[in-house]
Amino acid sequence: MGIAVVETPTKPFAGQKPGTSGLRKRVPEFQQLNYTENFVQAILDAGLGSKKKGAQLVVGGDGRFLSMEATNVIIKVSAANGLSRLIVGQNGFLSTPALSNLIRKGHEGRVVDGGIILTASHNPGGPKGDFGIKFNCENGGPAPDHVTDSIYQITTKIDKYLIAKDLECDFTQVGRYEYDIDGVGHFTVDVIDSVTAYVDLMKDIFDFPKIKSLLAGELTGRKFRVLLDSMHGATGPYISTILVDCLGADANDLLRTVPKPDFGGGHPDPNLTYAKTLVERLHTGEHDLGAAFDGDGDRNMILGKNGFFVCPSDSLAVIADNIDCIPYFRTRKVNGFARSMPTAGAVDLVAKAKGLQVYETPTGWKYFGNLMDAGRIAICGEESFGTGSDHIREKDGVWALLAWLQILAERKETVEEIVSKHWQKYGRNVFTRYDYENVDAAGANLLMTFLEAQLPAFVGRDFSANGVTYKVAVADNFQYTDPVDGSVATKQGLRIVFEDGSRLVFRLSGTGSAGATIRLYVDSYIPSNDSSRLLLPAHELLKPLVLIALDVCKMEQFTNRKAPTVIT
Ligand code: VG1
Ligand code: CO
Repeated sequence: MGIAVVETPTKPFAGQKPGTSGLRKRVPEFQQLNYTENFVQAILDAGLGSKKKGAQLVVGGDGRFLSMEATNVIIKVSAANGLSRLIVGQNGFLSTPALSNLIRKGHEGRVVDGGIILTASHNPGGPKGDFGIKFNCENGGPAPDHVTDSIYQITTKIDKYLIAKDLECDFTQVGRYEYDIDGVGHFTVDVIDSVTAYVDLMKDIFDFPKIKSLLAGELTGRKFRVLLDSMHGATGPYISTILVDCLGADANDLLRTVPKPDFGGGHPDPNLTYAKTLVERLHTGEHDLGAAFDGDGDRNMILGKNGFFVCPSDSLAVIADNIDCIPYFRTRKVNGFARSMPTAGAVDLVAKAKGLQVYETPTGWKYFGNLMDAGRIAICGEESFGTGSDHIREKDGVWALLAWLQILAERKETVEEIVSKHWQKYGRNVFTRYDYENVDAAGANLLMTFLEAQLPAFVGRDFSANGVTYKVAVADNFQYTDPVDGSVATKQGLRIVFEDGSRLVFRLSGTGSAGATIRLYVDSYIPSNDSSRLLLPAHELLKPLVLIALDVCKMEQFTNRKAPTVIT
């Protein structure tokens, strides 16, 4: 006798609509009876379609509160739906980049059909924090819009789900677990070590012995010290294994490496506000490089000695410019780079100099997938501390750190020297982002509607602040046509582009779980021969543009906020 499949009646829940990167809601919302089951059933039906029977998926997440319960639900619902196998990270734990790699690698010679990631990424966790579920496709990347749209459609009509209620799987222990499901067939859960495959991948991409020599001081005659903050998120075990065991770094220079269900009460977002302690510690000058990572391990912030901040738009451009330092790319043809629209255009200048293509996509990693699959881009990134390459189909925080270390090992210069030389060569794309988190949703929507209505009238108009005047060249709502499959994404952010190339961009976040978050992005180009301004602080250089931006959108009026929550 096998395990029975129970067909359970259910009702749709409103709002199970995946955003920029999966479905993210407060934990209590996920804890409602049938809420997770409904969404998992919809993922299996829409995400796998006719491939569902016999399919294999990878399952894991950043270990946040509710991960264990959700992993259990996924196992039971998958078994009942006729999947043949789940590959589950031990304790339901896998960083987002590690999971993407496991999908792409295949499992015991068989294709893996996708994965389910349990994370709300940079959003806080714990019983009152956020939880999230995301579906990735066979290429290892986040599901494209047409898939998430059909997942959502199913959640609006669902009236039953299938579950093997009595199936028990102890996924805290590595091993193979096999079951017979009544009327369905054989079902296997392979619980795997969460770290090994990812570490092997990094060893293939980078020259570990060379990075090890850099850290040990064999390349420059002086030890190179890193200070790394995993923010109690998913990178801890990966960073400890790679940096300490493989590369010989001092374990005391690794902070908050133990993943915690509530991230130790912190906000696992690696930016200047939430990783402030790291920035402060770097100011003592004892370390040569600092890095922080987000909850699920796909974001990174890079800092140099004394807290020198590397703007993510610059980090992307520097890695692209030094692509030949990374062994992985030496044996591959590189055709181009990509960045999300709000990301400053530093990488465009590198592409131009190298005679390569560059693509401008909407916000969200899913839009890079087709370009990578088609071999059009090798490296891509977002201003939101996301950098990655075609080694997987997610952004990758640990990869970005290793890319920097490899470049530092080759060039034997400081982080600050590398970035300043980059500006001297290409000019500087100065960038800042203001986030107004958790504002009243009605006010935020009004702000966007009010601003969009005025855009046509802005074209050709002058705007001034602090004695500087900018003339508007283009004002629109960004739209993207995927050059590979022709799909169109509309309403991807309001842009005001001035004649000198400076830009203001306004977007509503698609990763929040309550209220609304308004993002304001500002960037401007300083040519390399403008030496009096090239090295000035970003906030000084962008002050007039920020004042213009806050004025045109009537930020304070619509949000009641005098200041943003986070400034990057
Ligand atoms: C934010 C960032 C976006 C990123 C997304 C997911 O989206 O702006 O660049 O891809 O988070 O990152 P939004 O819609 O809130 O602006 V993560 O680290 O949550 O997977
Ligand atoms: Co993330």
